[in-house]
Amino acid sequence: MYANELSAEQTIKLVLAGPVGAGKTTAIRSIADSEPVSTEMPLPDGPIGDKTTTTVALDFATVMLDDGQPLFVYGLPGQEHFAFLRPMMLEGALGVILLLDGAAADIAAQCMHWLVSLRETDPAIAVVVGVTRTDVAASFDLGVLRAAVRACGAAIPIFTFDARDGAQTAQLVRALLLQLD
Ligand SMILES: Nc1nc2c(ncn2[C@@H]2O[C@H](COP(=O)(O)OP(=O)(O)O)[C@@H](O)[C@H]2O)c(=O)[nH]1
Ligand SMILES: [Mg+2]
Repeated sequence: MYANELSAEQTIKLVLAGPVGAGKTTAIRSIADSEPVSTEMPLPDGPIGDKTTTTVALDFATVMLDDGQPLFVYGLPGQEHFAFLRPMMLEGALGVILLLDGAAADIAAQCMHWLVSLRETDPAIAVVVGVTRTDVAASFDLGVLRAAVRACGAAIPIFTFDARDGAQTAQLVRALLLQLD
């Protein structure tokens, strides 16, 4: 399916946010109907593990959930020097999935930074947190992350998932759609 076959009224716009390496591009690819629009460039300082590229502007894909709900899904660029793009990309979005790398030592600080930044842009937007890479993160501590979310004064659900798995990613999207009701 192509974006121009969907009408704007019936299509929900969702955004994936989060730092570089959290899994935004991977998550979009795992649920996309067709080849996502993606602007990848080689990492400036060479590969980090199996990650050789990074998104310099945005990811975009159309997604059709099992129940027939069409979605436009955008991935925000993670780098802070592209922060100016975020308000533009959040325009008209109903919800955000904040992706965080479960293996990152400073995951709680990253979470608070992104929640504050999202709130500044759109105080009312629905948010769920999705934590990736917990399979390779011996140190991941859900309690610490919960405390960080609570410190932001937010009742935001937190899920762990594997962004490479389309079923798990779709489940997270459904969790966000439930927040909209
Ligand atoms: N082991 C593991 N790897 C993951 C998981 N989710 C994502 N990844 C990998 O983490 C990296 C994330 O990169 P990418 O999607 O480019 O992140 P982005 O910068 O947020 O777009 C990719 O190499 C994915 O294959 C997970 O749950 N477990
Ligand atoms: Mg990316």
